[in-house]
Amino acid sequence: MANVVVVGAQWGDEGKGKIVDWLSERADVIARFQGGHNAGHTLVIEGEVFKLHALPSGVVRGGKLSVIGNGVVLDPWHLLGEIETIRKQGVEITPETLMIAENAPLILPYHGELDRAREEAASKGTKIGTTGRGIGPCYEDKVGRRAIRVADLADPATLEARVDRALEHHNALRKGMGVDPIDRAALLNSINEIAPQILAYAAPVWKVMNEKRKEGKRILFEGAQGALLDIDFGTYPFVTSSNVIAGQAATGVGIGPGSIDYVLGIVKAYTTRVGEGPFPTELDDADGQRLGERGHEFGTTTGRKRRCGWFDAALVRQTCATSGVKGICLTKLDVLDGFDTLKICVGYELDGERLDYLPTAADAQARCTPIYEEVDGWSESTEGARTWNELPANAVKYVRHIEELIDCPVALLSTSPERDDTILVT
Ligand code: 2SA
Ligand code: MG
Repeated sequence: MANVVVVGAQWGDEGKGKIVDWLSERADVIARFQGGHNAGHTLVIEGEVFKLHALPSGVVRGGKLSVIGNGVVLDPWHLLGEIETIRKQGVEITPETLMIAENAPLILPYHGELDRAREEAASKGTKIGTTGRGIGPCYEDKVGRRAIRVADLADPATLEARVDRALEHHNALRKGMGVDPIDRAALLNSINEIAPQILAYAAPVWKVMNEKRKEGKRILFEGAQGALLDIDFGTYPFVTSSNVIAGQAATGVGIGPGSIDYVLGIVKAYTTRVGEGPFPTELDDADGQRLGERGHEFGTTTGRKRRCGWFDAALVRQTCATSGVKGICLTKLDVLDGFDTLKICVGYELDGERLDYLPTAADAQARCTPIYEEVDGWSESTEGARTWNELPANAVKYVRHIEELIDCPVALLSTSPERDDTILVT
């Protein structure tokens, strides 16, 4: 299999990090194509835990090229800090192994300040529950044509002009919010201080990617967050500010859509969500508590407790469609070990009618009640299983039933955070 896109098919935290790491062994290039350091990918390699936010998961494997594409928003200070942390864990990162797109927009301190100020001022109903990393405001500047991009760091006159354009907008906003204007000189100073370190990794990523493709190198596109957080197809406005779905992999690095051979959707055996917004199968009871505890459901980036609920097959069928998922990797099945019965949402009831997808309108979403199927659980442990035969019969049934309901085959089954605890389903 040549070029693979890995996307989260729920609300993120499906366990993409481990699978990307597993697949990266077979890849030559690993590219991030959207999002920023709001992502949190945890890798466990021989007992050592790596927590990555901005860096592609491929960096921890030697001899690969890791790419931060133009679709990503980049906080340069965060990135340099993360590089330092990972280096201290014994990983080598050089301009030969890490490339940053020259046309990637930069997250600057005022983006984070604005993100957090808005969230603080918001009330229930308008609060998004963002990671506070400045992701949304930076994407706003990108489409508003006032972003400062990596390439702008190379020329002082361009940088100053770009900063002035951005400050015009942001100072007006800040004035309205009663916040002091941005200190132009201090901002330019701090940008100039790190510019050479960032520029060392800057490259025309689109060109490199197309060359690699022609050479027959295998490219792994590493998605962050999940398809239900997609700016267009997610539970808007409770979404992140980028396109998360697989089509973005092409746009986010500058390669044609025909270069994508396979889309792998990562799907948790139940559902979690961090942040505000609709969640039809959310559990407020002991079962929800149990999923959270057994699944260690806390955000990698912010440490926030994740909301937990039953598997929603209707939603996953929908995200498999919008991303063109060809096969899924089902993760964290072991968290369901020991439940007598399990529930699976197969559709919704809205005003007396049955729907097989989540409607777009917020009021309709709020009025949807999940329609559940109940299936038998299993008492045996599935943790660490490495072959299909090691799974209890009811666990196999659960997996096969999910396949049917989401209309997509299960290609991989992950049974623990360790990379080798992965079953290739044939
Ligand atoms: P933002 O910061 O503007 O992208 O937030 C907007 C919404 O997107 C959600 N979001 C996430 N959901 C799950 N995981 C994410 N990454 C971290 C992780 C999260 C963490 O992998 O654990 O540590 O808290 C992520 N990033 C953004 C966010 O909750 C908002 O609903
Ligand atoms: Mg995560």
